[in-house]
Amino acid sequence: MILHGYWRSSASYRVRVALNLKELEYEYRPVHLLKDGGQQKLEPYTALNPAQLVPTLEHNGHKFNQSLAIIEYLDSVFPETKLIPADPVEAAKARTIAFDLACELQPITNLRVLQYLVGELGQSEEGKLAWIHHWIHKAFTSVEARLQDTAGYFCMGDEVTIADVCLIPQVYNAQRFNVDLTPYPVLMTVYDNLQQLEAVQKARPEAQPDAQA
Ligand SMILES: N[C@@H](CCC(=O)N[C@@H](CS)C(=O)NCC(=O)O)C(=O)O
Repeated sequence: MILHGYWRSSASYRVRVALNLKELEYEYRPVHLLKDGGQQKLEPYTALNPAQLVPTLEHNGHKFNQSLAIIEYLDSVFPETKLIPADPVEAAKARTIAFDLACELQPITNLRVLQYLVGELGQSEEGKLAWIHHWIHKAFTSVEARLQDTAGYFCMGDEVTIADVCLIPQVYNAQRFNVDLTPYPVLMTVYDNLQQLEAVQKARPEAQPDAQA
């Protein structure tokens, strides 16, 4: 199994957490999102993902893109340590939190969106940060409210699910951009609990071979 990713990419981070939780061995191949104008936009990477985004997972001669699709695939093929709950109600609730973070928040704070804001639309660095903070608060407010209903030690009771896998990188990003996280006590308690897991620690951006100081 080969994972093409970038240390600070939240979508790559999700897949690393999922692979580690399932105790799957993989080879990590870094794709530098800034070097050479962005290696994700160049061959040979674009042959792996025409959307020019990381991650890509190669397995059994197939290449897979979209981190949520990859996680669903891993859950079907390696059902030990299930990340999608078996109960349909729980599964829908776990996916709802995951989508709040991975479909509503992450895409509009992604590198190319921020580059477009500052480049083509001429926003200042301050404007860019205001954008990031605004959308993080919007998403975290909804997730905090959902967690009042679902959380135990983790997002969905005491089992790690796809919701947690998506939560971890977005909190990491929020901290990186100095977002005030005090309005989200349940979300932060869950995040701190997740950090106790070895699988999560191993997936941290700073623990990756392409991490830069
Ligand atoms: N929905 C995609 C998002 C992938 C994505 O946005 N990847 C980012 C890093 S987290 C990327 O490759 N950005 C490169 C760019 O913006 O040029 C997934 O979940 O895999």
